[in-house]
Amino acid sequence: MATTITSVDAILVDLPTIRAHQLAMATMQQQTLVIVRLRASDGIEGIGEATTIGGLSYGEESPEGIKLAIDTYLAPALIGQDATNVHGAMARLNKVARGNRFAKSALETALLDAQGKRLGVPLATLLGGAVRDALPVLWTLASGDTARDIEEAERLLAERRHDTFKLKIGRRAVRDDVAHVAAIKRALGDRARVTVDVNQAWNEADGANGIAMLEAAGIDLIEQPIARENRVGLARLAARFVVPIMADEAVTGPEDAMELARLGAADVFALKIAKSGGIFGMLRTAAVGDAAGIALYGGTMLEGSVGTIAAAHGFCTLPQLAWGTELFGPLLLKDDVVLERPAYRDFALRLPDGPGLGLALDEDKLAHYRRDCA
Ligand code: MUC
Ligand code: MG
Repeated sequence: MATTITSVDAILVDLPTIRAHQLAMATMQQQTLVIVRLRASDGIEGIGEATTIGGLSYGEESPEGIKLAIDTYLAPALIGQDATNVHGAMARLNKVARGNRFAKSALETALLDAQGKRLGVPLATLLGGAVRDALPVLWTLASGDTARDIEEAERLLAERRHDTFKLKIGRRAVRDDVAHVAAIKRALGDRARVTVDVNQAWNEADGANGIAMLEAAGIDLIEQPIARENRVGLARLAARFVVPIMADEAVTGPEDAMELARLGAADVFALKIAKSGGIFGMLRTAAVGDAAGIALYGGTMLEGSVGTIAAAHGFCTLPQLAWGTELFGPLLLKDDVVLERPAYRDFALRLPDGPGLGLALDEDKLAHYRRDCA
């Protein structure tokens, strides 16, 4: 008899962050995860995570909306389906719901986690095998205060936890943002790479002006300087400057990747499993980038351990990952809902080696942090 999906739960989990995290569009004082638990008739449970940044300020899906989509539409479509056929289950979800990529990503992760546990292999093995067992991880300096950011970077360099720092800018006037970035780069010198993420905050003229100054200050990479819809503008900026331009919000799936590649709009793609509707969508996006000679980078939606490790299994299978990753989400959280949190050392994140994701939920913490128990 087929092994079928018997239940799917989506749980909102509110976790405190270690400090406020300031981005162009929101300041995070905490993070909300949507944890998915998917059970099958053979008794195996898979877990997944859908997490976004700042409610609805980053993208079209909010944590509450993700839970609603799963509870109302996606879970009912999965119940009774073959739990061992991930592509089959995802095809059904794509038939009953357009978009909703974050929600679908969490469900795909849960299906893959369960199938890995069923077969007794890590998720990366299920995907064909990891080509690396550790991923370089940068850290985002986003306290909002230049001196505090420098202090934080110095400590993390000394601890050998991170040697690349991404600065979130776009809140202040271009000149003030550049002064902040340049001060940090001057303090760290050649001991660290410094990148910036503008999160679409600039118009094209600001972009040209800001990037010229950032390039002169020795910044290594400029992420999503202008609106995601302005692909032609992004192409003009990419052609104008030597410093590489990375597309993040502009590249969700393989179709965006094709168009950006055609336009020459980005030197680097930020891959995220949530943006692409899951690991397989992320891998298809990466394949387009690869074919177009575009460098790849493993992005994050600041997920907790479950979403971060899901992405890590996918990123570990990529032959090319020239810009490393930013999979530091669990380090921004004071606490999490897994028994063993991911290991970070020597500037890298290591994959757990257990079956599936290699993680187990901590039931006490889940009970403590779930929103519906408050
Ligand atoms: C983004 O836009 O890249 C990644 C790191 C961080 O601090 O925020 C995210 C989202
Ligand atoms: Mg970004």
